[in-house]
Amino acid sequence: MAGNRTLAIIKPDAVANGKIGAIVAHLEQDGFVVRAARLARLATAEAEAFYEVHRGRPFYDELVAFMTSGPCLPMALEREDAVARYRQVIGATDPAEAAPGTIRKLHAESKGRNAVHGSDSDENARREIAFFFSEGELAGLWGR
Ligand code: 3AN
Repeated sequence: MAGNRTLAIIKPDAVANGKIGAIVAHLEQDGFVVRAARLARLATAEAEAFYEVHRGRPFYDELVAFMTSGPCLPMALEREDAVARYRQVIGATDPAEAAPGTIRKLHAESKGRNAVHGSDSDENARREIAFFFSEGELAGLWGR
């Protein structure tokens, strides 16, 4: 059975462009519940660890530099079939190829500066949520 949580990040481009409210509203209208969220400025070592699976790919250094360039907003989101449904609502990695009405079509600048991140499997969703949030935070116990 598909899991009910995914890890979203509103990336530095969208935070800097004042898109937090629009993106969260879009997700809530689509039925997602925000379980945990935090504005964070990633250190280089943190961004490198988070994107470890992409190490060695041509865009890796650019991706790490971009993700550390300003604050981002990781969120643990909940709804039925969360990973697949979230990827539908954000659209394709490259906004030029994203379907009309998707978050990336509406708010992303380019394939690199593409407004949001989303987990690509339930297993990665668990790993990525644990990267940013403790069990206590997910249960609504602030900072524990
Ligand atoms: P997605 O975010 O749609 O799962 P991935 O997993 O293929 O896409 O790529 C992870 C991130 O790496 C993307 N969100 C994007 O920011 C960046 N990225 C992927 N491909 C490129 C590329 N060709 N040029 C620049 N950045 C890229």
